[in-house]
Amino acid sequence: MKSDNQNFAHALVAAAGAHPHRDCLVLGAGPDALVWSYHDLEQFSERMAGALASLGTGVGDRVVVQTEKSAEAVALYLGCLRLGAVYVPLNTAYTAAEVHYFLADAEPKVFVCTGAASGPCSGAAARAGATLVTLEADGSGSLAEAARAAEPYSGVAARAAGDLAAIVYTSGTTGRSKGAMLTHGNLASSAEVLRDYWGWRDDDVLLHALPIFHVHGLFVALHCALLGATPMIFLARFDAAEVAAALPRATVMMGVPTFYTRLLERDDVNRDTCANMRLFVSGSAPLTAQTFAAWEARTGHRILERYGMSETMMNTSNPLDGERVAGTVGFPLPGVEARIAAEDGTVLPPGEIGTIEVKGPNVFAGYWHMPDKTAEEFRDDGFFITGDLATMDESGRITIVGRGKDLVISGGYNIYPKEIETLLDEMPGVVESAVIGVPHPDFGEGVVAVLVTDGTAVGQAEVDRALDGRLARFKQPKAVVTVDALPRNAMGKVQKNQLREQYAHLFTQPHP
Ligand code: MCA
Ligand code: AMP
Repeated sequence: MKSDNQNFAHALVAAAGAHPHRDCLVLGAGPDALVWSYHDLEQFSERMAGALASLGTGVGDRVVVQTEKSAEAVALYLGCLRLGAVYVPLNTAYTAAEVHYFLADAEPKVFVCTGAASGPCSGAAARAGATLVTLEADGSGSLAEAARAAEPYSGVAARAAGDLAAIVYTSGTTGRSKGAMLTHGNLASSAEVLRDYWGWRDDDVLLHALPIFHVHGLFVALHCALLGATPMIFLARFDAAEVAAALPRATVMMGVPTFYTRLLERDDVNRDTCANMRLFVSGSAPLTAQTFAAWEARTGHRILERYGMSETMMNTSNPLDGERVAGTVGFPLPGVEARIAAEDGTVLPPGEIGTIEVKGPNVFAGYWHMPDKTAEEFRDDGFFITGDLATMDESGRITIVGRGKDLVISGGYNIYPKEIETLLDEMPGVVESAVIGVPHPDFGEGVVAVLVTDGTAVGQAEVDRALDGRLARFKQPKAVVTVDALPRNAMGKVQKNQLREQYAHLFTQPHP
C-alpha cells in the first residue's frame, strides 16, 4: 500500500530497510576501503536528524550546507529530509563573499560548513539568524560530534508532494543567484522515472565521482542508487586515475563530458577495464560527437546523453535500449511534456529552432522569494521556459543547438557572465567588459574576459587579483584580452557571437 507520507525520505528509508546489510557507500579501495552499509547510513541519518532537531531545526527550516563530499554529508542530507527541513547545498568553491549572499537569502536555521570557512562566514551566519556548525571531509566537526551523541530521530516528518525539500541555487542572467525550490514530489518523480528508464538493476554498482552539491551528483546519481539500495563507489572528487582504477568494479557511471575527455587520455580505460560496465551517462553540458565516437571506439560503449536543469531535474534522455544518437539529448522522459517554442510562445513544428519548454512532475515550484522572476519564466499553461535552444524531430528526439541565455558551461558548472562583468567593470582602468565562453579542450568552454580599458594595462594578473576572494576560482577568466571597443549592433547590444567567433581558438588549435 502506498503511504500517505510523500516525504521522499520515506521511499529511501523503505529501500534501505529492505536491504540493511547491503553495501551503500564504499570509500577508498582495496583492503583499506571503508564501507557504510545501508543500515549504517540510515542510523547515522537518524542521528544527524536528532542533532539538527536539537538545534531547533524543524519542518520547513532551511539548512545551508557547504561541506566536502563524505558519507557523513550524505547522512546530513538524509537527516534533513527526515525532519522535513529544506536542504540547501552550496558549491565548495564558493568564496565567503558568495556564501554571505546565500545565507542572507535563504535565512537558514543552521549553516553547516568546514572549520576553514567558519571564521569568514560566522558574522553572516549570525546576521541570518543561523547556528553555525562544522563538518569536515574526514567526518569530524561539531555537527558530527553532536550527531554521535544525539538522540536518534527515527521518524519521517509527514510531507505532501508539493512541500519543499531543497533549494538549489543557480546563477541568474542579472548576476544575482536564484534559489530553485524543489519539492518532495520533484525528487520522487525524477528518481523513479530514471530508475525505470535507465533499467536500474539489483546488481548495479554506481561509480560516484561527481560533487554532491548539484542536482547531477546529489539527486540524479545518488537517488538512483539509494532508491535501488545498491552500492556506490563513492569518490571524494573526480580523479581520472582513481576512476579508471574503479571502473572494473562498477556497472554504471554518471559524469560531465570533462570526465570522459580526461579518461580518454588514459591507456587503462579500454574494453577490458570497462567489461563490467553496462551504462555510461553524460549530462550537464554538451557531449561532442567526437567524444561520443572516441569513447565507443575505445570502450565499446555508446554514452547515454541526457538533459536536465536544476529547476527541472531531468527532462530528456537518450534511450537505454534504442538508438543513442551523438549530439542529441533523446526524448522527453515519461511524464515530462516538452515542446519547442518561439519567443512569443508559439509552438514550432518539427525541425525549427526555438526554446525548449517543459512541464511535468519534475518541474520546480518557483524561485525562492522571487515571485516575479518565477512568473516571467512560466507560460500561462504551466510550461517552464528553459532558455535552451533546440530542435525536435518528427519522432520527438531533441537536439540542443545553443542557449538563449547568456551562460557559459565550464566542466559542467554554470557561469553567468553578468556576475563577472559586474566585478570587472568596477576595476580601475576598465571602461567596459564582455565575458564569453569559447571552446576549451578540458572544460568544454573556458571563460574569457574581453576588456576595454582607458589605456591602463589590465591583464590576467590584475584580473586575478581583483576577483580573488570575491568569485569562486572556476568562474574566473582563464584568459584576458583587451580591445579598443566592443562590437555592438544598432540597438547598442554587445555582439557576443562576434567575440566568440573571434576568440574561438584561444584555447584550441584551429582545424587545418
Ligand atoms: C575546477 N576548475 C574549473 C572547473 N573545475 N575551472 C573551470 N571549470 C570547472 N568546472 C579549476 C579550479 O578553479 C582550479 O583552478 C583548477 O581548475 C583545478 O581545480 P580542481 O578542483 O583540482 O579541479 P578538478 O577536480 O579537476 O575539477 C574539474 C571537474 C569538476 C572534475 C570537471 O569541475 C567537476 O566535478 N565538475 C562537475 C560539475 C557538476 O557536477 N555539474 C553538475 C551541475 P586554479 O588552479 O586556477 O585555482 S549541472 C546539473 O546538476 C544539471 C541538473 C544537470 O543537467 O546535470
Ligand atoms: P544547471 O542550471 O546547473 O542545472 O544547468 C542546466 C543547464 O545545463 C541547462 O539549462 C543546459 O543549458 C545545460 N545542460 C544540461 N545537460 C545538457 C546536455 N546534455 N547538453 C547540453 N546542455 C546541457
